Amino acid sequence: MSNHKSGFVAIVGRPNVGKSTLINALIGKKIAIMSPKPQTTRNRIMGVYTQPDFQMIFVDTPGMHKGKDLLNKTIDRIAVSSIKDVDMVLFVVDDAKGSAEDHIIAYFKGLRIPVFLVINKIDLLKNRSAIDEVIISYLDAYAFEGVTPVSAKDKKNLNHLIETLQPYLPEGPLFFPEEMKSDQSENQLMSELIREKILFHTEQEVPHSVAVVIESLEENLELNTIDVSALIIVERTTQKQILIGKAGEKIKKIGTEARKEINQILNTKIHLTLWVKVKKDWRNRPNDLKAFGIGDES
Ligand SMILES: Nc1nc2c(ncn2[C@@H]2O[C@H](COP(=O)(O)OP(=O)(O)OP(=O)(O)O)[C@@H](O)[C@H]2O)c(=O)[nH]1
Ligand SMILES: [Mg+2]
Repeated sequence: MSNHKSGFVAIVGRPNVGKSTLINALIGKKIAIMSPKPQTTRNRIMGVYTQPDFQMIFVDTPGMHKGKDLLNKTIDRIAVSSIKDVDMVLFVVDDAKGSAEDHIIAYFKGLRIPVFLVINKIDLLKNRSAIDEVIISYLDAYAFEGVTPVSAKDKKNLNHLIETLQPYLPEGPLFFPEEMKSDQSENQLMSELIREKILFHTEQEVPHSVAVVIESLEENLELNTIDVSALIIVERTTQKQILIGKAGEKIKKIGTEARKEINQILNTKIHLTLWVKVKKDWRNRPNDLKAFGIGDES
């Protein structure tokens, strides 16, 4: 295929600015979990956008911040390393520049690839001049290749964003089969969707202390379902109690919501069983992080 273009586009920014919402909106499918809580995304997730003459591979990354424990250091490193092997970067913001952005912008210095500023959540801004104010606050910070205001939630201006990026794609092959939307396995997506429901139903430290792994998948020929068993790991007994809730109410709710969404997204019929286990200080143990699927290749 001559003149076919393809390339990788990293989506980076502070936690909670809407990077995962943006990748899902661009791809047109939920491939990355989203939540109002910061530090939702923990791994690099690729979303594939294929058109007849080009393929853009968006790379969702964890929000960049300076966390103290090994989990946070690891996810920050994942985000930082993701801008090294891509063709361009989208720097997503949702507000006027603050000091939290400085250490992220510092990573752009020395990059030889274009960095685009994406102002997300414009549905929350009153008018054009409010958008301009946000844009202006960033202009001195870096020589951005372009600026695009969008609303990932309302899918506003996303075509314009794609059109802005398209000329910067190098010639290249189809890296993923046309029908493929993400590099995530079904198991990864299932455990992430379970974690998403936990993020919605817990507060404070609990959401950050949780990891989810799929333990087993078994086809149930009699009922024509797939029996999925998932393990939720927390750090303390009190967190386990919170997660289970009075008479098991909370865990039941989480399970029901996760099952419904998994069935809808994967077009399957699963039966989901959740187990909760305490593993003290797992966020600081390299082997646990690895076992729970958090990490990068570097
Ligand atoms: N109003 C509005 N809210 C948005 C928009 N995009 C995302 N959000 C909300 O912002 C919150 C964070 O969204 P995420 O997509 O999880 O943010 P993220 O940048 O991936 O966060 P981390 O993974 O923690 O770094 C969620 O509550 C989203 O619903 C938008 O365009 N408009
Ligand atoms: Mg995210």
